[in-house]
Parts: sequence; C-alpha cells; structure tokens
Amino acid sequence: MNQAAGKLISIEGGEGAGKTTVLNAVRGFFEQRGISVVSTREPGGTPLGEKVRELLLAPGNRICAEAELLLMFASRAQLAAELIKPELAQGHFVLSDRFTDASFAYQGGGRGIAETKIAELERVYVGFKPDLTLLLDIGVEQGLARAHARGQGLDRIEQEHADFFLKVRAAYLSKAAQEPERIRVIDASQPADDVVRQVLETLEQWMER
Ligand code: Z5A
Repeated sequence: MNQAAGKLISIEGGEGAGKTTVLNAVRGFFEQRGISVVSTREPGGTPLGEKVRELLLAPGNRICAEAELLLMFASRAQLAAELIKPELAQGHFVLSDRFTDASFAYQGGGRGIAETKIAELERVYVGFKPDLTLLLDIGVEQGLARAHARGQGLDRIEQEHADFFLKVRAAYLSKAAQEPERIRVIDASQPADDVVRQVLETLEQWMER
C-alpha cells in the first residue's frame, strides 16, 4: 500500500454493534504504526453537521424519509468539503463513525428509498467512497438489548421498531455482498476482545495488500 496516500476508513453497523470500542482500536492500530488519524462522525463532524445531527436525532421531530436522506447528505457534503477532502489531500488517514453506506442501509433499506436515488446523491454530492469499511454485524435483538442496556434515552431513529432494524441489517449485508473488497464484515456478536481481534487482523491484511 502507498503509505503517502490519504485513506478514508468508515465503521458501520446497526444498533449496539460496538462502534465506539472498534473506533478506539482502529485509531490505536494506526497510531502504533506512526500514522496519524483524524476521527469524525456522521451525521455531524463539522459545526453545521452537528446542528443537522441535532435536528435528525431529536425525538419528536417530524421528518419524512426524503428530508431525512437529504439532511444526511447535507451533513455529508459539508464534512467532505470541510474535513475529509483536505485531510486526504494532505495524505492523512480519516476514520469516520459511519459514512454513505449508512444512508443505503437506513434510508434505503429501512425507509425504502430506491438505492439508485441514493447512489446518484453519492455520485453528485460526495464523489468518493471509503477505501475500507468495517461493517460490525450483529443480530437485531442482541444489538438492541446492548443499546437499551446503556440506559440512555433513545434518539428519534433508535425509537424505530425491530422490523426497521432487520431491514437496515439486510441492506448493510447486501451492500457488503456487492462490494466484498471494500466492505469487510466483522462478527460483532462476540465479546469485545474477539471483535477487536477480528478488526486488527482485517486491518493488518488490508495494509499488506
Ligand atoms: N444514520 C442514518 O440513518 N443515515 C446515515 O446516513 C447516517 C446515520 C450517517 C446516529 O448515528 C443515527 O444516524 C444512527 C444511524 C443514523 N441511528 N440509529 N439508531 P450514531 O452512529 O451516532 O448512533 P448509534 O448507531 O446509535 O451509535 P452508538 O450508539 O454510538 O454506537 P453503537 O455501535 O451502537 O454502540 P456502542 O456505544 O459502541 O456500544 C453499545 C453498548 O454495547 C455499550 O454499552 C457497549 O459497552 C456495549 N458493547 C459494545 N461492544 C460490546 C461487545 N462486543 N459485547 C458486549 N457489549 C458490548
């Protein structure tokens, strides 16, 4: 791999998949190799994006599926322009807690918006995909149990029914089957240490390509 080139790595998964633990492990993996990593998240990651995030997640806000999709992309366009493109241009690694695959999963799979419409937004307003995506896959029941056990209030999207999250999971797995080189599926049902071990093995293999 060309060490001088910037890379975008995204972490994806359904509720309770354990993205936080994995993000920390991925950051540590690169820092140990002397590669500096900038972390960000979606929706959010910029001052504008964080305001959009508040609108999107506040319980009680009435947002139709199309507006939800466009708000996700408004946040993403700003993040791409303000942070991701400049960092990649400087040869830095960017680690994002979710990226466009989440729109295919939640607004595509979950809300039923056609994949072609989302792909068009991706092409026109983003123009790139992550170099590597770690998809933390977990059964919906197990994931929701973990998320609920955190004891925090549920945001607007977390309040959806299990059926919604089943469709989200299926859409993620379908995307991973379409792009197996870029999207690596990690079994996130395992204890945290085992999940981290799978992630580190995947990163080592990816770096050695
Ligand atoms: N969204 C969208 O619809 N479309 C888009 O395009 C984008 C996003 C970009 C906010 O995202 C929402 O936006 C999200 C998708 C939607 N909707 N929902 N619902 P977010 O990423 O900020 O929100 P989140 O999915 O709720 O993430 P999270 O809760 O911060 O992360 P997590 O992966 O779900 O969980 P965690 O906090 O890392 O772990 C959950 C709990 O499980 C915690 O107590 C851990 O200690 C525990 N845990 C973690 N790993 C393990 C293992 N291995 N074993 C046992 N317990 C564990």
